[in-house]
Formats: sequence, C-alpha cells, structure tokens
Amino acid sequence: MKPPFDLSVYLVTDPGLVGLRGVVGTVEAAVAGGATMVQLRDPHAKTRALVDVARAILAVTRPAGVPFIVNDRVDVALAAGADGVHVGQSDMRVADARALAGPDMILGLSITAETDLDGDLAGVDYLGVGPVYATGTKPDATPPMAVGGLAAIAARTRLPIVAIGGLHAGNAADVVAAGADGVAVVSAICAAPDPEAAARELRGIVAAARAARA
Ligand code: TZP
Ligand code: MG
Repeated sequence: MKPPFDLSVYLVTDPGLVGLRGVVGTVEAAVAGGATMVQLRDPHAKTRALVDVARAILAVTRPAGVPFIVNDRVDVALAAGADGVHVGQSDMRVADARALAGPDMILGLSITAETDLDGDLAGVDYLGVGPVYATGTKPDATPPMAVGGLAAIAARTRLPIVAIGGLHAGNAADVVAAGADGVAVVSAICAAPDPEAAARELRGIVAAARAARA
C-alpha cells in the first residue's frame, strides 16, 4: 500500500550544507521538530554511498512514520526500500519511473513552468513546484517563477503541491496562500543553527497558513 503523506514540511537534504551534524543527524533533528517528509538529494554521490545513506535515513524516518523519498534514483529508492522517488523534468519519465517503482511508491514530479503541466502526469502523486524564489542551493535551477507563477500552476491542477526554492519561515505562509500544501526546503533546515527548531517553526507556520486557507 502506498503510504499516506503530508507535504507540510518537506526536508530535502544537501550534504554540503549540513556541517558536522551530517545528513542523517539533520534528518533526525528535522523529524524531531516535525518535518513531515524527507528527500535524499545528492546528485554527485556514488551509488553505493547513496544507498547506504538512504538506509540510514530510513532507520530514522520509518519509525517516525515520515515518508522517505529518493531524488531522481529509482534504483536507489528500490534498493533501500524507500517510500518514494522524486523525478525532475530531465530525469526518468514518470511512466518509466512508475513502471519500475511499482504501484506502492510515492511518485513526485518537479514542475518548473506552467507548460510542464502539459506533460504526462499519469501516476504522479504530488508536484514539486519551483523555484518560487531565487536559490543559491541549486546552481542549475530555472529562473524563479514568483508566487504568481506558483498560483497559476496551482489553479490548473488538483495534485497536491509542495513549493520549493528560497523558502523559509519568512515566506512560507505566502506560498501556502498561493496554493501550495507545504514547503520543501534545503538551506532553511540543513544550514540552520538548530534544524529541529527550524522544522518546528516551519511546521507551525504552514499549519496556520493551511488553516487560514481552509
Ligand atoms: N529544486 C528547485 S530549487 C531547489 C531544488 C532542489 C533548491 C532549494 O534550496 P533552498 O535552499 O531551499 O532554496
Ligand atoms: Mg532530478
């Protein structure tokens, strides 16, 4: 069975930002603070190391009931027994990812422009929409779409949306008001002096913004 998921506070890991705490330590702290979803993202990692980190993350997220997603690598997600996989517009096509991952994995797709909605969305469980704001975390990111771009995309789909790109406690409520169900963050948690507190603050802001919208 596909696990239920909550996009409210979606941590995306970056080994270059976590410092001495490490990726797994950061995940532990974020989950303790109320992160609702975790994605392992490391485009430069060797495959074996990626599987090992994925297993270590799963040992934290599974007991907490927090779904664990692997970025891009369906093979790594399957090897580690992850809850899902997230693909971008130049990664494996969603139909191929779904065929390999099977019916029980959560499948996320990145949407960087409204025209991406014209592609094949069959079998996709949620959309990662962005970058909404400028980000220093992903050098090859497309130009920011701003809140207006996010709102236009949200108006055209019934799929759940997690916004990404330059998000933090100061703008999280704005993207939820524009139609996102939650915020995906890298630096706002990974580079925070206290990732647990950062996750907790974001969780409260998103909950309040979702309640205000409902
Ligand atoms: N995809 C679009 S923007 C981005 C990714 C992975 C990076 C977001 O990082 P940050 O630090 O939350 O701006
Ligand atoms: Mg990708």
